Amino acid sequence: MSYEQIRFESSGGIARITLDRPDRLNSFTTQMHAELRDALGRIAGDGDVRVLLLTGAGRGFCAGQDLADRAVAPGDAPIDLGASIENNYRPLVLALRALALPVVCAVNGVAAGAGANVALACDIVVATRSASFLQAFCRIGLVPDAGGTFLLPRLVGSARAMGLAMLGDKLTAEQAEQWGLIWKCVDDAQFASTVEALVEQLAQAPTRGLAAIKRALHASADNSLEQQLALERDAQRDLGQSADYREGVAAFLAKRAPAFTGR
Ligand code: T3D
Repeated sequence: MSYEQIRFESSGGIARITLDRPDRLNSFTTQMHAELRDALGRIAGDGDVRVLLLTGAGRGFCAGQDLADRAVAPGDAPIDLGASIENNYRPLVLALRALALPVVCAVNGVAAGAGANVALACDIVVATRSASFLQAFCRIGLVPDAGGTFLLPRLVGSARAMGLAMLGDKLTAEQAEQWGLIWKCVDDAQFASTVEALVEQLAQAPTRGLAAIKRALHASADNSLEQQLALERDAQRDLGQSADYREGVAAFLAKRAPAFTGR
């Protein structure tokens, strides 16, 4: 499949997806969703990819659903938004979560509506200081989707989640960091180099171990302590047989830097 609304490249263990409709603040269309699904499928099937970087082109990250696709002429039947969620947003969030590698979201500007929640569904979110997060749904009579009602209370607690979702105020990147909504807010001048260093670091990391961390932390949202302890046991049993664990221990004992292969 060729891409028109995203850019996709992959080299040196790093896959990069850039949402690429800058004149519309990279808002989602059906075509962009199809392209994202295709690219994420390629990444999932490529054993050489060790980290995914998701970002946006231009001054924004993503303004959520393209509302130009949602105008309905008087008398026409409403669009089935449930079908849009089922066919597009739900698979997108689940695919990001299911990838057995770290997903970094570099929020290069405003992230609104489903754009904000897709960013929050990624594993490590770094935002440039001039970026902002906006649960725009309440402004048009909708509920936060793309996992927003799941993620927000877990990330910032129910009081802040409720305020963000019901008031639809813009949250600055700095505030998002202070509230624990994202990993880090970085000055605009250092944003590109910080993101690059981060994905380079993750591309050299023990990928299987990171994938297990991702699975375990996500599972903890619904598990008891007992279930998590069992999950940790099983993960360590599996990882204890990995080449990267062997290498990590050997490198530690030899007082040298490890050379992880992701296997
Ligand atoms: O429908 C379904 O399938 C259900 C799923 C829904 C998921 C959702 O995401 S619903 C929420 C949709 N998103 C929004 O409601 C956000 C709408 N956008 C905004 O509120 C603002 O654009 C921002 C706060 C994000 C940024 O404001 P600002 O002032 O920096 O930029 P702007 O001037 O508003 O936008 C720049 C251009 O992008 C502008 O076009 P123009 O005037 O230059 O021709 C604007 O119309 C366009 N744009 C921005 N967001 C969208 C959009 N065009 C279409 N859809 C958008 N979501």
